[in-house]
Amino acid sequence: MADTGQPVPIPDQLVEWARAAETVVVLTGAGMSAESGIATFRDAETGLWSRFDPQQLATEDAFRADPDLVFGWYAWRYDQWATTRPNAGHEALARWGDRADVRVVTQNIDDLHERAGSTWVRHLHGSLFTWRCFDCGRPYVGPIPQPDHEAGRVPPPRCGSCGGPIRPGVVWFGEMLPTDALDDGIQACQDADLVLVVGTSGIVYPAAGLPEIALGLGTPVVEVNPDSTPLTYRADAALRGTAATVLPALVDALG
Ligand code: BV8
Ligand code: ZN
Repeated sequence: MADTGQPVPIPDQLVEWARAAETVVVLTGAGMSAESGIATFRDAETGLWSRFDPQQLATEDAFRADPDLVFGWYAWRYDQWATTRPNAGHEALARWGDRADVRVVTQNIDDLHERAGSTWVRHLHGSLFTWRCFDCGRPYVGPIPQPDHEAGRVPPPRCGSCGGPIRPGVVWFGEMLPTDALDDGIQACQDADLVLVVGTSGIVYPAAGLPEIALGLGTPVVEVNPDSTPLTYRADAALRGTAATVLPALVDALG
């Protein structure tokens, strides 16, 4: 998204809500990391992955059927993520966390919120920085082999104790979410004085159900997204802009 450099107008009502909020919950999706160079699920992936649908790849069945393909996808994403940096949106949320209880509940498997300095972060869909044995579940801490060409097949490393293939510590479709992360995310939405929903198409459940908790309690819910989503018409405000332009403008407006 080209940075127009124009100041982004932040509605006065949102500035009031944000100034008064002691507990702020920020629900983030792939759009939060887009301006760090990580493609979102909805944008066509670059290279080989453009012909695959993530919903077909991010499953146990896909891994069983073709472990080299699925592992190669995650090894490529791991390699891509290692060279990315937090963007101004991640940094704005970390700054806001210096003056309020800002709780980040993300669907993303990168660690850009943590690297920007956010200290309260929960990963609803796991992360790319934990790997384990697909068969016995033993944590794997060895090297992650890289595709020898852009996004190709990579045979997964083998488990040291049972010889099973290593898988990423992410939540695949059809898998349960980590209960502590989900419970903390639900509790945060119940405690929140303000909820921001940033960079998510709001399609995948139960993550997409979290804003409903705040809406049900009458807590202000504000969407930050250049496009509209199923949440847009339900939210109390929808800011049509990107994470790296809107969030810094909002935090600057807090004074
Ligand atoms: C579960 C980790 C209980 C892996 C992900 C049938 C059988 C089984 C389950 C289901 C079923 N039917 C429905 C379900 C439930 C299913 C689901 O919701 N399916 C959907 C497709 C309908 N959910 C599950 O399976 C979950 N588990 O329910 O367990 C269970 C168990 C057994 C049986 C039944 C139920 C687990 C879901 C987790 C899947 N793992 N990720 C990996 O990353 O590879 S999901 C993955 O996709 C992401 O984590 C995220 O959640 C989702 C992508 O969504 P977004 O993050 O929103 O990204 P997207 O690209 O879509 O949108 C980007 C947005 O950003 C856009 O709006 C765009 O406009 C905006 N944007 C772009 N640029 C910017 C921007 N915004 C701001 N700034 C910018 N610069
Ligand atoms: Zn094992």
